[in-house]
Amino acid sequence: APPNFSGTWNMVSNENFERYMQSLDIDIFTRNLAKFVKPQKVIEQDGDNFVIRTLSNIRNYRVQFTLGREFDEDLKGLDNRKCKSVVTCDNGRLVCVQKGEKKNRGWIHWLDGDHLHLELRCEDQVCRQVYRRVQEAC
Ligand code: VL7
Repeated sequence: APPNFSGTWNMVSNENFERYMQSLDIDIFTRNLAKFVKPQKVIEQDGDNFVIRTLSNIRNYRVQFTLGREFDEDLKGLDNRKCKSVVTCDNGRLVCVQKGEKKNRGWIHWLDGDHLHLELRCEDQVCRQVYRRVQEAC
């Protein structure tokens, strides 16, 4: 069974995002806005079913999937491409493969204490992001 990724997470670091965006052909105007953005991840998980929202002042993105089931991903608002995507769980890590126009595209999430890690990959670029759990009021 996968670990529980549910919660609200704020970005604390973002490494090589510029080159990752370049590999996706994001225009320079958008890149220059996006580089200042510190997105929030809101993850809702029920067993193998996930909704991941990436929220920011300039764009929001939502993806919904079930582990092991390929789905049509429409990356509208990001690079606007379409992919055949599948997410599996491998040793506690969520591993997404995004099959489409871009080679070697995908991402990996894993947990480490109150940190959520994300590696975003496209062609020869890897962007490494870390998020910290937002404590809910009791
Ligand atoms: C999605 C963005 C560059 C456009 C805006 C930048 C801020 C915030 O796919 C992603 O996450 C997965 C795993 O959590 C779930 O979908 C990351 C952000 C990558 C690529 C495109 C720049 C414009 C965007 C929504």
